[in-house]
Amino acid sequence: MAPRERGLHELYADDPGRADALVFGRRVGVTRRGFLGGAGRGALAAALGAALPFGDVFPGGLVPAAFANAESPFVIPGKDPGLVVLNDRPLNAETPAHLLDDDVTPASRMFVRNNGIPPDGVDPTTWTLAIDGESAAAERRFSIDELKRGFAHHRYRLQLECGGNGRSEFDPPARGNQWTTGAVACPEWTGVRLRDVLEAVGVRDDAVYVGFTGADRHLSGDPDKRPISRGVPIAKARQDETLLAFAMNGEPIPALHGAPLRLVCGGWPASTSGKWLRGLAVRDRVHDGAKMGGSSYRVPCRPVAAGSAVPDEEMCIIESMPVKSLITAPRSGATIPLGTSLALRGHAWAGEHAVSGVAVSIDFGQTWTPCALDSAVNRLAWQRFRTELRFPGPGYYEVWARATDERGRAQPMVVPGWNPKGYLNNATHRVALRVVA
Ligand SMILES: Nc1nc2c(c(=O)[nH]1)N[C@H]1C(S)=C(S)[C@@H](COP(=O)(O)O)O[C@H]1N2
Ligand SMILES: [Mo]
Repeated sequence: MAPRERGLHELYADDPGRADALVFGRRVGVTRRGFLGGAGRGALAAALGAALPFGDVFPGGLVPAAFANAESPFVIPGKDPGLVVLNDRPLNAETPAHLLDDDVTPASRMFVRNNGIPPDGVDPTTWTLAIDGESAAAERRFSIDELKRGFAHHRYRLQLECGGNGRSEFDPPARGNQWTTGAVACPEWTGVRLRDVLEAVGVRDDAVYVGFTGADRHLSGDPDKRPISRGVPIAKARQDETLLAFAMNGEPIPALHGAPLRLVCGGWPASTSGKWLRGLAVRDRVHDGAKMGGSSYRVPCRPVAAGSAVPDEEMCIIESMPVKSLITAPRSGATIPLGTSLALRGHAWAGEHAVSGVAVSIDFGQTWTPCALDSAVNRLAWQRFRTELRFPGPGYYEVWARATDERGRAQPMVVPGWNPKGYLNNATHRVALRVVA
């Protein structure tokens, strides 16, 4: 039976305490912005900036319409209030482009994508990672301490983008979280190389894939079902940058992002970066865990007409993510005084590859101006681009950004390659600006 999806309001109206426990686990609560969750009428009026003549009949749990459309009515503890919550069960939230301006994405601004219920009461001192599978020479179990003491530590900035980032633009629409542009981040991860750990365990020659198991629970509550169990081919598992990470931005990994241990496979769909990592299987075949088959993280091997039914054997697993860029300053909707020079910046990335150039257009793609582009601090990190723009007269403008990878592949200006689940939309990012005299 499919788990019932419930809306934020419905779930919290019932029993906020239970809802928190269900949705986030007890350790990660969610609070309604200030005035909700028991705040009095005074606080509500202060938040609204106006008196509330009928405040005594304001329904408990209702989000004032003044806030309902402006921003997400929920603040996730530890997160920037600007994150937009797309779903509450499981929790999914994306980051508006202007909040992704940092070179290294802070935890407070990293998108959240949960497929199930995160584990509760995680204790790093008793946590273990089990390694097994048909192609593992032995079955081994490591505590976090053993991993930290037994293997060299490495620190990389690794960019993670959800395979479904941009899904909201597909037509016909694809079901699932309607990500716009905000399911991408580039934090700095510290951990040990998966390769080093695999070597210590011993891997047979017939190894094909490494699959992960996390400690999160399936939405149905069935302990035998996994919400997600994906993985990567053995070659990706053995890359220098593929980490068993215990820290993010120099701190223990936050609960929502996979504490205390996470697999990080930069440049691939972020669904391959298993959170709350407690098992790895070295497989002698393509891993067949949850969300490895059907239309999950798979796209038609060859282009299909929008809306087509695609037979299973014609679907291919997504590997490296495609070239893409995001304008992180200015914020879309900004007003610019005519005659000033506008500093424009953003990030570009291209999965396994380097970005070789970014160009911007202010005339709907008729002319393109190359931007300054930094090289990546390490492989699989995003790259900063910047430029100065001047506008010829007052009016409405759009700035479009288009990145090209080292293989000469550029971002399309329209939504590319329709696929059943709406993955891999790498169309050019656009911001709207108003130039005033
Ligand atoms: N155990 C586990 N790992 C997981 C997931 C999950 O639900 N459970 N979601 C995956 C998906 S689809 C994405 S996009 C990223 C999201 O990482 P974040 O929530 O830290 O941003 O984690 C991946 N790893
Ligand atoms: Mo994802």
